[in-house]
Amino acid sequence: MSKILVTGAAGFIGSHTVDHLLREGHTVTGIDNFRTGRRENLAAAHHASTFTLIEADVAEPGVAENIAREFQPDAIIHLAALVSVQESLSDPGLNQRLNVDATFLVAEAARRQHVARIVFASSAAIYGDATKMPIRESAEKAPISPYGAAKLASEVILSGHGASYGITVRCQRYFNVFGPRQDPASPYSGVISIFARRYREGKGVTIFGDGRQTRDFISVYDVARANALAATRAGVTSGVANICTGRATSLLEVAAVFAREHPTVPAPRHEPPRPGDIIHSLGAAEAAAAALDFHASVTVQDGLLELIRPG
Ligand code: UD2
Repeated sequence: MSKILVTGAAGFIGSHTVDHLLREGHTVTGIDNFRTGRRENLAAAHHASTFTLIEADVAEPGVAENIAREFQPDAIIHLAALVSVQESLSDPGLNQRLNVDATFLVAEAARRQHVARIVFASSAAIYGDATKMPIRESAEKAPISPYGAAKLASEVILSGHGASYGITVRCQRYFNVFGPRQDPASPYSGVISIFARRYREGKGVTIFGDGRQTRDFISVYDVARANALAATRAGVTSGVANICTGRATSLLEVAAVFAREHPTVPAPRHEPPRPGDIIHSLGAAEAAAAALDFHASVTVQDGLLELIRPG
């Protein structure tokens, strides 16, 4: 069993990652400053005697290193971030601090405290408007937001530390993650979180465009498992991998599942496509399979049904 430090532990992906690690019997210290993380996300984790939560900001110099010195983790899973692409556009300085500077502090904490592994929450946003599907890890990196640029910069910083100081670095390029605890607060939140809330409230949803646009939607349960594999699997070496399913699902298919489960809710309204919207995004899943033996196992259909009928 391993000791794992998780930054952003109270977030959407962080809290599921913590839950998964604890279920597997690992000892976990979580850090969160609750800027966007939520205390209720850790309700289950708090029942475990092997879980410790520290309320702190990893973007503050010294914080990650002090906690790593105290806890001596085998791996750090660095998920703390500014997670909204829109917020990165309106406040690129904050994006720099939370999504680039904090990564350097985590890399330094690992170097100085001899942490063997770092797992990093990267994003398909580093590819920008890729046109050739499926997107392989070798595709051109052309981020089109400060968020995407910061994730790419972080990958570079971590790879440099990995190669220079013998730290195993796994960069996990998440595609469109969905599942319980995803915040539907803004119109730019993940579409499935928005649809889930609107249907639950009996309100119709808006589809931008004809609904034939596709995404590689991956369940947060699979993402949590991929993070645990990257942090704990024996023999893993440094590298980057898409964390995706390799399957494309259209918005019409997503809306159809909700509509079937909520027959009295009005049919979706269509509005013109959002400016800058991409039509298709699909990842190639082979690298994560080869490096981590990771294969997404939750279908979109099952993931949506679990979201709609919890328990
Ligand atoms: C991601 C980012 C977004 C932007 C975009 C760039 C997230 C959650 N969003 O968007 O901020 O950087 O990449 O390509 O990471 N949609 C609807 N109705 C709604 C909400 C969304 O039809 O109420 C559509 C939306 O126009 C898009 C699809 O659903 O075609 C998926 O939207 P998304 O924001 O969940 O994800 P994505 O990959 O477009």
